[in-house]
Amino acid sequence: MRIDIVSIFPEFFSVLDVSLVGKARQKGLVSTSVTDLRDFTYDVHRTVDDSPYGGGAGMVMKPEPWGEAIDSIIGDETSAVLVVPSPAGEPFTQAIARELAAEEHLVFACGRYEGIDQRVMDHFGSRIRVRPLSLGDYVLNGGEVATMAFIEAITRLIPGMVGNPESLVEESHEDGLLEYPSYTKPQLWRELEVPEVLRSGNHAAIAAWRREQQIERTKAIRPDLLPE
Ligand code: 6GU
Repeated sequence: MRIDIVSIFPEFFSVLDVSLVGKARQKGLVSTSVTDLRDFTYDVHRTVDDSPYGGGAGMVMKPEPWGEAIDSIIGDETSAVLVVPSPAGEPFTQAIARELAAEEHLVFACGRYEGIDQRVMDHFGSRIRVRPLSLGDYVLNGGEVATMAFIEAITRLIPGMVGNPESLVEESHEDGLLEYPSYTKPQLWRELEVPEVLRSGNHAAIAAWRREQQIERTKAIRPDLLPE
């Protein structure tokens, strides 16, 4: 998978080298490249934003630098996916992470929260797939932190990334429920004991207990995830 990121804070993405994504790059499964949006400005102030048509607070990112930056990345490709992090996007989920993990080329357009001129999404929407995605129902200053989260969630699902693929199947959200609680040694810690069933060796009982824990946790913390 090829990952391109366009941002006015390219240095933010230096952590890509040290995270799980760094492993994916070492294994040759993922290549990442960061483009500075301001490289596509031509005025002394390297201006990337302007006041909104129709008035209102804040600034809007100008379309021309975005157009040139993304053109320079995709060329005449038609199979790339342009991910636009936005609090107004579709809520990002494990299912979307799985879909995007199967793509060959992802381009992340990190705008500031007031947004990018809509014509950028409209224009590229006629050439490639465009996916506005939100990290959750709160506002960040820009798309950079959301992009890091998206990349981490997506790249760990690329086949060959995680040592034990079973660890992917058993985690929170993969089966629509929250994960069951986990324990390791010592058996007694600060007067707290590991649940007896987990030490019983009875695999059917353990599986049943874990399922019940998943359902109880999901009911208590995320009832919205449960079917009617
Ligand atoms: Cl993806 N971007 C920004 N700027 N704010 C957000 C977000 C994304 N998701 C939640 N808030």
